[in-house]
Amino acid sequence: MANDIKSSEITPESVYLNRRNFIRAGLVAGTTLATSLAYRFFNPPPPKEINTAQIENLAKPPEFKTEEKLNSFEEITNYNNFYEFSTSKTSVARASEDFITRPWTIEVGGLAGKPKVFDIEELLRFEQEERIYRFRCVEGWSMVIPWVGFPLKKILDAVEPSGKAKYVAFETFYGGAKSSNPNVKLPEGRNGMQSAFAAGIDLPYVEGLRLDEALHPLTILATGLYGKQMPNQNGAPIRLVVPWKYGFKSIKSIVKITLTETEPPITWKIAAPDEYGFYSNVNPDVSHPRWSQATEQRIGEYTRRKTLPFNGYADEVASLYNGMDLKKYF
Ligand SMILES: Nc1nc2c(c(=O)[nH]1)N[C@H]1C(S)=C(S)[C@@H](COP(=O)(O)O)O[C@H]1N2
Ligand SMILES: [Mo]
Repeated sequence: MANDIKSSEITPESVYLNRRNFIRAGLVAGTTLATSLAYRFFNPPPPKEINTAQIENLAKPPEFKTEEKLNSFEEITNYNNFYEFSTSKTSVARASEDFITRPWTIEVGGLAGKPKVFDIEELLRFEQEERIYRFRCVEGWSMVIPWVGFPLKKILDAVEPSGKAKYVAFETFYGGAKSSNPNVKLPEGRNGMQSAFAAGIDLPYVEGLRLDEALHPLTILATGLYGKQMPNQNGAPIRLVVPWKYGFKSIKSIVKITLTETEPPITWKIAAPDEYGFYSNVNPDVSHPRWSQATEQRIGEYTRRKTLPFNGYADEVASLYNGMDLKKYF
């Protein structure tokens, strides 16, 4: 029998698999909606391969790097918080696939002598450096991520903050250009993001730092990771990274930076002021009202590890908070 089969009839594996999927899809189509939803849940479409360009001028050797084992590119790009796209960490990659990040500008102003609109292409021409940082989410998980970027100080210095400026406010993209400044150029519409109602938080997402925190050498604007331009799900084309604070301070896909005199509103404090504070420095001694912050789950490890004060960056940043009661200013 087998010898009688002509080679042209032998089904290559790829065709076989497609045919099986086709049959399976047909079966699903014939059943109830609930079954088809269950099918999609257990067989989610695989995320597309991420094909971002190499960062070109990755010149400087890393000034700050931990020697801990890096999380993989796969882990970093498939377990994300980015509520504008999905509240499910494993769904953000696919939900943000079609996010358009050109043209893109960051409008930097407020209490500044020389306010300026920076184009992303100009920011990508800045000298970029690698920063291997621990990253600790307030939910109790952590990773080690090789970011690429440059100190935030570089663009703050360029706009010349006035003596009155005490804080820096940040805003994420949420629907086209809203500025009267003709140099602001952004993609149209909501660009794949969901409604604030679906996200469950006020949008646009906003964050803030004290000016001295913003000028600290550990604080960077990240343009990529693993030597590649920033994947959409991690906050393309440019996001903040503040490694000694809980992850929600590291706001993604930034379009606006404003120097202010008073403490700016921040998304998670607006949502739940008893649970999330403006400072949000990583602190094993101050529990979240609903869970302890003493330990964390490093993604890829099997046992929890101890959380370090200021996420292990106390030598660099603890002095910023001298004389402050960190239980009060949480
Ligand atoms: N605009 C925006 N920025 C955001 C978030 C968000 O939902 N929207 N989530 C924050 C939270 S809670 C975390 S932990 C980090 C996650 O960054 P990552 O997905 O690159 O690990 O992004 C932060 N920045
Ligand atoms: Mo987070």
